[in-house]
Amino acid sequence: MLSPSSIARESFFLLAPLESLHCEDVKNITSIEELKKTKIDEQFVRYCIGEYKPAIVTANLFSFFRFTDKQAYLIIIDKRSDSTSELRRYNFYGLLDTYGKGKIVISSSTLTSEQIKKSINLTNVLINQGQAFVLELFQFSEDYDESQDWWMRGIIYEIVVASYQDSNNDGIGDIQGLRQRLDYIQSLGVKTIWLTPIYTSPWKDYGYDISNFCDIDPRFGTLDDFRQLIDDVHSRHMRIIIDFVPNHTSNEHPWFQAALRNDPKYVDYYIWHKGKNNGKDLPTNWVGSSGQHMWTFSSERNMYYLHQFLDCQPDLNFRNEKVIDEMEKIFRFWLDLGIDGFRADAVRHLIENEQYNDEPLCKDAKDMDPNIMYAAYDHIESADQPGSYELVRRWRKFFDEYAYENNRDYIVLVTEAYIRDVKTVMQYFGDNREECGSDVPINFFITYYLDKDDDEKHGLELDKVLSDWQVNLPEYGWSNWCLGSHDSHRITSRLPSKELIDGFYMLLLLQSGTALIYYGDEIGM
Ligand SMILES: [Ca+2]
Ligand SMILES: [Ca+2]
Repeated sequence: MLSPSSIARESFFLLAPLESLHCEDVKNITSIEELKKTKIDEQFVRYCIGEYKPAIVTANLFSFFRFTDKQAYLIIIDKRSDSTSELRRYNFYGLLDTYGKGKIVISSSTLTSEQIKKSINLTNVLINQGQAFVLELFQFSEDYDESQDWWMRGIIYEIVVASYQDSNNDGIGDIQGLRQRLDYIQSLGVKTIWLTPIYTSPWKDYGYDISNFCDIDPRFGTLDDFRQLIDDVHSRHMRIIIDFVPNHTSNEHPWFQAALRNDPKYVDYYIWHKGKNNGKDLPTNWVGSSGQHMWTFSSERNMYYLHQFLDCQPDLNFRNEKVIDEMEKIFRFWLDLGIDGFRADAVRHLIENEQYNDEPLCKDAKDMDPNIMYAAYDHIESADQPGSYELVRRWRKFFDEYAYENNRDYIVLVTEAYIRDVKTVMQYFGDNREECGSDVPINFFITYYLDKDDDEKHGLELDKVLSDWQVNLPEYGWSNWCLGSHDSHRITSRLPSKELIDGFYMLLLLQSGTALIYYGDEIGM
């Protein structure tokens, strides 16, 4: 066994056959001297800021560990000097434990905190065909502009406040409780916390039914509590983003109540239709993901209103500029409080085709009830419309202008869209570098993989999931990865054995891109 302290840095590379080290400009290196002359560090930098598109071998990592019958070595060259790497480090050990084939040869930190101030995700993996990984953990140089790209370098940790930590023994997690847990969250290496909705809400859909976009629900605390939380988070050099639910309001929202009273200012905040056949039939056959028809009759207005989700969640009308203005006011309210970005909910449902055509049944629909089964239809009229992409781009522009006017760091926009087609997800990145949209259109493809039957879960299938994303990623896009969220079952119930969790987390954290982690998954909840 090699002793870490007795090994010079070159030795780390020697443990992997040198001809196996390859980057774009570096092939078949056969000596340490050659290796030293290569631009390997530059490659690392390019890779981690997203310009190195063909991920070197990360996509093969999982299948390597799973299927190799050889002893594998993992060599970690850890250039980081901060303490924010614990979660990642934990997972490297975890994978090796899980498969029982590997051995961590070395993990070393060669630079001091004086030399390097800024931390960085895992950046690169070099692999050979059967003996060793060389893994370099890297920190950006000091001139790297952290004000712009903070969200690329660190885990986004999703917290459901209601079930995180209760501070007043009413059985409901709250903001003051969360404040008490920041030491723990920071110790995981989390850079950004994302809170699911904490807005005032009748709570018919876990807070995704909002009755006041500019206040905190009393069950979680007050705006003052929230200000304290933001200060605490920022004092730890961490960031905070919040859920934003633009597609609809609660039916208890004053806008909808005013619309029901035919208040001319608010009627057009929502989407109304008289119905087909003189109102006897629904306007369209659309069925939403909550298993309801998307239209409900309002006796107050003698018309149907649209709701892509529950009937208590009427859809906002984004063809109305006043609604877009209202959303910008809401953004401004929370940004003025100091938050660092938003996770926009259900963006594929923002805008519907105003021709109101019926949607066709999909080819797998024959065993499904078309009155309740969302999956029975091809949602070509009610989802992923060009106007929805455009709206996301417009928000991106708004955030950039806000940041410029207020001398603020980059404001991140994460978007949620459950789509099985990778090319459609990529549309949310925007059109090009100048017309960007979402920074983090959440990549659910590993989640879909985990939902498969156990006998369909194998390394080659997973390899395809990873490479499909990487191949389709636009050159101006930055990757992101997650294993689950509040919308999926806990990961422990989706794996053939609990022991695989570490392996999957290692896989997640080794990818180029931002990792999103659902609270509690780090302890195998
Ligand atoms: Ca409480
Ligand atoms: Ca909508």
